[in-house]
Formats: sequence, C-alpha cells, structure tokens
Amino acid sequence: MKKSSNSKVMNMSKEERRQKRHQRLSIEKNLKEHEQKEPPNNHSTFTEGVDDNLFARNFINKNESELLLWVANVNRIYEEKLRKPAPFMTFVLCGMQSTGKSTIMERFLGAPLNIVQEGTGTRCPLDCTCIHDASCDQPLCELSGVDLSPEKHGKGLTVDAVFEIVIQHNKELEKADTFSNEPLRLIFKSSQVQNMRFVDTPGIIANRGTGKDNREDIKGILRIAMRKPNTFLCVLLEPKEFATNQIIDFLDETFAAREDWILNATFLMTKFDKQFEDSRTGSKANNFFREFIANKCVPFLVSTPTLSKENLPCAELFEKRKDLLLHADEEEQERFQKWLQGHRKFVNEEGDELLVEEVEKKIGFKKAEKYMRDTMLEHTAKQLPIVMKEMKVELQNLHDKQKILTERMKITEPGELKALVISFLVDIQRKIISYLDGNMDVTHKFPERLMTLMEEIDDEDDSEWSTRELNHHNSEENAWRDIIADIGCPNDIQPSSKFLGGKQIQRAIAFFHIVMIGKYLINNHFYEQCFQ
Ligand SMILES: Nc1nc2c(ncn2[C@@H]2O[C@H](COP(=O)(O)OP(=O)(O)OP(=O)(O)O)[C@@H](O)[C@H]2O)c(=O)[nH]1
Ligand SMILES: [Mg+2]
Repeated sequence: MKKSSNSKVMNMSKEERRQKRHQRLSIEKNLKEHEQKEPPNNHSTFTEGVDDNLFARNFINKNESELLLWVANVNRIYEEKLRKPAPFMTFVLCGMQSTGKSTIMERFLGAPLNIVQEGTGTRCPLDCTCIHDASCDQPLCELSGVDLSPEKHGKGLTVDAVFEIVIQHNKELEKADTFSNEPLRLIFKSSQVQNMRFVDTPGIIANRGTGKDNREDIKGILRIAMRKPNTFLCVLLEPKEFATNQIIDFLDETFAAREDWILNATFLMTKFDKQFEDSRTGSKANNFFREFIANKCVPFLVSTPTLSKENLPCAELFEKRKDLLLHADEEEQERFQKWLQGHRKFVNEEGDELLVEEVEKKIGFKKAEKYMRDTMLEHTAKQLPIVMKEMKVELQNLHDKQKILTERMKITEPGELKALVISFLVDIQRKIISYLDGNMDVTHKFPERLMTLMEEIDDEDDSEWSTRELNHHNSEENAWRDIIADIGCPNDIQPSSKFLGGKQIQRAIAFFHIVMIGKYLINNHFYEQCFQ
C-alpha cells in the first residue's frame, strides 16, 4: 500500500502536486476556521479521550480515498439506518429522457455498470460513490439497496456481476411499467477512477408514450433526489438551443427562482457530436452558446462513442461497452480536435472567428470530471467537522437508548426477572423495617400523613380491627388508663404530638418505660432486658 501510494505521488506532475497541496491547505484552513468557532472541549464516545477536530484532521491526513470510503458509509448509515438525509454532498444527474445521464455515469466509472439504451432506460436512482484505490488491480463493487433481494447485496462484487444485477433490476421495473424512488447504492473502487459521488436518476419524458403515463412519477422521484440537503445539480443539456432545453423549464418550475439553482449547478451538454455540424464555424458555435452564456450556464461539452446496436445479450453488451468506454476519452478528444480544426479552417479561409474562451475551456468530459471532483472535495472538507459533531450527539443518544433497551430486555428473561423481583422485595422489606424503626426519612417524605396518637387511635377505631375481639380485659384497661392519666408524661410523648409509624412505637416504648419501670415495676433486670 505504502509503496504504491509513494510511487503515485512520484508519478504526479508538478501541477497535480500543486493542486493536491492546495486542496490539503484548503481542508486544513476549513478545520482551523471550525476550531476557532468551536473550541475543542468535548470528547466523543467514539473518539474516547481524543479531541474531535484532531480526529477529523487525522482522518483527512490519511488520504482522500479512505476519507471518501468513510463518507460513503456515513451517508449510507444516515439514509438507511437513521432515515435522515445524507450529510455529505452528492451530484444528482438530472435531464430529459435519453440525454445520456447513465452514459455519463459510466464515463466516471470507466466501466459499464448501468442501463444505457434509447427510450426509457433508468427506472430507479443509482447512488454511486467512486473511490480511487491504487492497490485495486481489478475494480471492486459493493452493492446494496432496500429493493434488492439479499443475495444480490454484497461487497467485493465484480463489475460484470453488478452490471447484470442493475440491468435486471431496471428490466423488472420496466416489466411492471413502473419507476421506483428507492435507490440502488454502489461503492466502486478502482485504480482508474477519480473520487466522486453522484446519483443517476430516471430521465423526464417529454411526451406521453404508449402504456401508463409515468411522467409525474418521474418528476416526483427527481424532485425528491434534487431537494435533499447537500445535493448539487449536474444538469444534462440536450445539444440544442437554450430556449428549447426543456430541463431548464422543469428546474425553473421546481425551484421557483432561477438564481436559486442555476449558480450552484454544473451543466454538461451531452451528445455534442450532434451539434458539430450546426456549429461548424466559430461564429455559428458562438451564436449557439450566446444564450447559455447570458444565462450563466455555460456547459461542459461531452461526446461519447456509442454502439450501433445496443439491444444485445447481457454478456456481449458488457464486453462491447467495456471496450467502447476504454477508448472514450481518446475518441472524444479526437472528435473535438477535428471540430476545432474546422473552426480554424474557416478563420483562415473566410476570416471567421474562433470559439469563445468561456466555452473552449470547457471541452471534454475530463474537464467536467475535474471540476465536479474539486467541488465535491471542497464541500466535504467543510462538512466534516459539522458531521463529526452531529454524529457524536447521535451516538450518545443511541448509547442511552441502548442502555434502556438492554435493561428492558433483562426483564424478559425469567431468571433475570426473578432476581429483580427478589431485589425489589428485599428493598421493600428494608424500607418497612427502617420505617418501623422510626426512620425520619418517612416523616420527611410524607409530612401530610403525620398523625397525633389520638388520630391514629381514632383511625384504628374506624378500621375493621375495632370490631374484632382481641382484648378481653377492657375493664382492667380502663382502670389502667385512669392511673396513667395521673402520672403526667413529658411533653414529647404527649398523645397530641404528631408522629408516624416507628416514631409512634418509640413514643409507646418511652411511655411504658415511665409507666412500668418508673412507677410500678422497679425491676432493673426487666428494664435491661427490654432496652439494652
Ligand atoms: N450520439 C451520441 N449518443 C449518445 C451519447 N451519449 C449517450 N448516447 C446514447 O443515448 C442513448 C441514451 O443514453 P442513456 O445514457 O441511457 O441516457 P439516459 O439519460 O440515462 O436515459 P434515461 O435513463 O432513459 O433517461 C443511448 O442510446 C446512448 O448510446 C453521445 O455523446 N452521443
Ligand atoms: Mg439512464
């Protein structure tokens, strides 16, 4: 690993190294800004004893690929387990039907992994994270999705296996004449990709075809994907005039004011090979782009080679498309060079003009890819400390919940329940004993229940005990009472003082002490037996 990443750095051009340095400095700067806003003061459970910002910094310093893998996992856990929007940014590829969204996705991946065909192809979102991994000899895929049967989920899948599953899933939806909002999720690791996150979506159908009218369903799916927080639009334009590009109208409808969405969107004009002829001179091309420039949506121009026949058996289609994608960048470059050469010819022969710089610097898929990757990394670096903080709170909440649930689970175990009930009984017994012993706690806790001895005697008279034949010596007792009345007791044991439970018993003991020991039973031996 170490060896390959070192050699990777050595193979970088000066410019690439400068960009990487710039990227790291910008990440460090974001972290510093965050640190200043929020001084490091707390420790999370998952970074036990380690400052959060230090943890984030270490993470970023490892390398971009590891960071991206972590980002993909966090996004997935947020969406699938916590049922919250993904916290890190994703590009949503949106466009009219057959504008080439799935083809663009495959250009990012450098491998056929998606359904690409004329007419409706994509029928559910495909959420994809590309991770550059220099140690990957062969691309490795991880596929998941709520709608996929468990045997189709998995890590370490090959590209052709995933290609087949994705095609099959879309074909099944086609058979049911429906679209789904539930995404398939793909993590794609390869030494040939740049780090990137995006979602491919079904294209909007302009005119009602045969069968069920799904146009509103598709718009709904797209709107849900686009309105998610941390979503950046990657708008695929058709190679025709700005005013006739229907996706612009759809986005205007969805986001109300154009300024709200257009500035944060990236535009790609796909199938530009179809516009070569109409834009064969610099002046014609500049004329074509005038309105795009005026509306601040100059697109990156893309042209991808295609198969003459796409309706082929899965395995054959895979091999042919793989081959096509392998040379796509090269072929695209040739096509655009030829186009620009044409412009130069008209400049030389007829004094025409060259393509304006604003457009010229956006030619080719590679330029779009780089721009999008930089945008994504910048946003990820900004989000990182915020997400870490949020996750820490979330984790603490979940730990607390887990504690409660673990305790509750114990009660469902007969053995545990028995032990619990015994411990309650022991506790109750201890409390009764301490109450009878005259524990002042009870007196403090229930002041409203305090009673005089007379009240307690009255209560007893009203209780069921009063009718029971317990005492056969009433007359002797009355005589006894008369004697007591003459004795004269200290104030603190007078029957009018309020006590409860054990305190009443203590009062009684003190009373009998005076009556029996003090006045009649001058018998120290008996006294010692009672009060030692
Ligand atoms: N001429 C040309 N054809 C292209 C280009 N890119 C894609 N295509 C073709 O356009 C058709 C549609 O491509 P997809 O990638 O499936 O388009 P999509 O936008 O994903 O389509 P839906 O998912 O149905 O909305 C396919 O037949 C592709 O081969 C291109 O740059 N030039
Ligand atoms: Mg598609």
